[in-house]
Amino acid sequence: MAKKAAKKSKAKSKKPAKRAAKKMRVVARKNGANGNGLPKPSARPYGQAGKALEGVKILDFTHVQSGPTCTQLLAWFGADVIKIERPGVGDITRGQLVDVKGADSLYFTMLNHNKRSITVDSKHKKGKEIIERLIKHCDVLVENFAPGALDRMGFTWEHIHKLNPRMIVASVKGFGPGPYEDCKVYENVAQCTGGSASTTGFRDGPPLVTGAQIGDSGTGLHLALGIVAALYQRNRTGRGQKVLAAMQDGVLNLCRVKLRDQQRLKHGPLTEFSQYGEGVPFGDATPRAGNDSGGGQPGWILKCKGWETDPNAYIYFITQAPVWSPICDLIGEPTWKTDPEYATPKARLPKLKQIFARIEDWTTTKTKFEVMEACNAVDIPVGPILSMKEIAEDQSLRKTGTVVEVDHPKRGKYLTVGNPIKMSDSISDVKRSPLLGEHTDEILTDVLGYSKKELADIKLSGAITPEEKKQAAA
Ligand code: CAO
Repeated sequence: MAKKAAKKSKAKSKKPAKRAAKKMRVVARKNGANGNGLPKPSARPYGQAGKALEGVKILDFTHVQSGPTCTQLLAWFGADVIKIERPGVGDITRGQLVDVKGADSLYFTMLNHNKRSITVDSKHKKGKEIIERLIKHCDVLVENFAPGALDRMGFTWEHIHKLNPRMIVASVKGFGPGPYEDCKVYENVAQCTGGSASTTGFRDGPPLVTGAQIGDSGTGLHLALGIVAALYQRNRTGRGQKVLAAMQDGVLNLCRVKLRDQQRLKHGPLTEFSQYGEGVPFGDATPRAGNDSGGGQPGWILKCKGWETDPNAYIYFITQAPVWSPICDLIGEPTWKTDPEYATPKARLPKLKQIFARIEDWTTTKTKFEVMEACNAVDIPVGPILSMKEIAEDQSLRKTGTVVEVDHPKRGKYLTVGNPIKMSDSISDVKRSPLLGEHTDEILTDVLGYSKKELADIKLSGAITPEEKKQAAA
C-alpha cells in the first residue's frame, strides 16, 4: 500500500515538471525556437537586426572619464543611455581643457557620444522624485561618484533595490573595500597604486605614469563587461546586483605580468630584462623595465632615419628567436646565425645592448615605415612609433571607424575614437555628444510620462534649473 502511494506521489511530483517542459516546448515552437531555446536565426542581413544591447536602458550618473567610457561603450552597443547632469553645470569635463569658446570641451564630447542628457538636481525633492522614476524605468544605474556620494543623495543600494529589484547598480571607485575605500581617486593615482608606475620607466629614473588611461578608461572597460555579465545573469535570476570595478584592481589586472615577474624573482634573476645582461643585480621587487619586452622575447626601441629632428622616428624591434636568421641577414651580419656567441637566445642575453646597437645601425638608415616593410616581409614583428598626428591622418583607421569625424553644432567638425570593438551584427554609429540638458523635456514627458502641466510645474520647482536662475527668481 505504502509502495503504491510512494509510486503515485513520485508520478504526481513529476507531472508539474513534465507539464512545464511541455509548455516550454510549445512556447518555443510558437516562437520558432530550435532545441536550445534560442530564437530561430534571424533572416535579416547582418547589421540590420538591431543592436546588441537594444532595449537596455541605462541611467548614467557618471562624470569625468572612467564612468563615461563605460556608458559610451554601452551606448555604442545600442543601449539607451540617459545621462543625468547637475543643472547649469553638467559633467565637470564640459568646461575642462576648453579649446573652442562656448562649446563643450573635446574631453567631454569624446567620452559621451550616443547619449541623451537630462539635467536634474539630485538633492532637490522633486529632483529625487524624477530620479526615482528613472530608477524604476531603467535596467542599470552606472555611477562613479566619490565614495558615499550616492548614499548621501539618498540612493542607497537598499532604496534602489526596493524601487526596482531588477536594477543593476554599477560603480567605479578608486579602491575596493579596505583601508583606502573612502579615498577619491584620479587616473594617475590608480596607475601608481595598481602597480603600473613602479614598473614603468627606466631603472635609473623615477617611476613613470603612462599615456594610456588605464586607470580611467581601463576601469570603464572592466565595468562595462561586468554590466553585460550582470544583465545576462539577470535573464536567469530576474534580479539585479551590485557591480564594482575598483580602479586599483583594474590597473593591477592590466599589470598581471608584473605580478608574475614579482613571483619569478624568488627563483632567480629575470633573464629577459636587459639589466640581467648588463650584470645589474635585481632587488626584491619587479623593477622598471625601460623598453624591455614584457614577454620572453627581448625587444627595444631603436632610432630610425630622421630621429635627430623627429621625436617619433623610432621603431620597436623584437629579436624573436624563430626569426633570428632573417634578422641577421637584414642587418648584414649573416655569420651571427651560426656563431655560437650569437646563435642561441641564451648566448645573446648578456650581449643584448650590443646587438640592439648593431640593429640600430641598420634601422637608422631607413625610415620607420621602410623598416616595417622590410621586417614584415620576413615575418619579423616590429612597431613603428606612431605620433597622434599620424594616427589622426591614417586613412585605414578612418575606414574601419576607429577614427571618426563627427559634426557638432557648437564646435563644428572634430575627430574622435569610435568603438574599438567591432561586431558584425551590431554595428556602431558614432553620434555627437548631447548638449547640457538637451533631452530634459523629452525624457520627462516621453520616457517618464509627465504631462505638459507637470513639466511646467517641474520647471518652476527648481529641480531642473541652474542654481543662478533659481537665485534670480527668488
Ligand atoms: N545634482 C546635485 N548634486 C550632484 C549632482 C546632481 N545632478 N551630481 C553630482 N552631485 C554632487 C554629489 O552628490 C556630490 O555631493 P556631496 O559631496 O555633497 O555628496 C558632489 O556633486 C561631488 O561629487 P564627487 O565627490 O563625486 O565629485 P568630485 O569632483 O569631488 O570628485 C572624483 C571627483 C572623480 C575624484 C570622485 O568622484 C571619485 O573619486 N570617483 C570615483 C573614482 C573615479 O571614478 N575616478 C575617476 C575619475 S576620472 O579621472
